[in-house]
Amino acid sequence: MRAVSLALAAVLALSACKKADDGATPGSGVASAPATATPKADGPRVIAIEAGKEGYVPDKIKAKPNEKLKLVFTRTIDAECLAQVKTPDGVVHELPMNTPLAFEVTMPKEGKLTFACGMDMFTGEIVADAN
Ligand SMILES: [Cu+2]
Repeated sequence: MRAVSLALAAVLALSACKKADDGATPGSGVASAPATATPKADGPRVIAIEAGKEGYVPDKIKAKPNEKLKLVFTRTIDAECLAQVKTPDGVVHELPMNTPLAFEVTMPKEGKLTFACGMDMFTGEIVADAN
């Protein structure tokens, strides 16, 4: 019974999310704002993550064990759902529209880090992979 009501709650929450999609402005061009990684010898690798109508893009990121990363989140959709981002440390941050927000993280030796929207519906992960 419990699983059923949980699933139902997820569906309801998801549809609330979808409804907000209507506010999207197609072709606003903001989505492709390049946060091109310029690898510096000692700086963290920059990874641009868009929080848009597809959720998080990319939502699967590969990184080296112990690698330092700078996650730059940019929300491009007017959706309450994605207006907050929960970083791998579990802290929930406000994510204003079109305002890049950067977080530095250090990968564990193995395993993964995850991030999510404030309601845990959209998620993404960064996987430590030695290869
Ligand atoms: Cu959400």
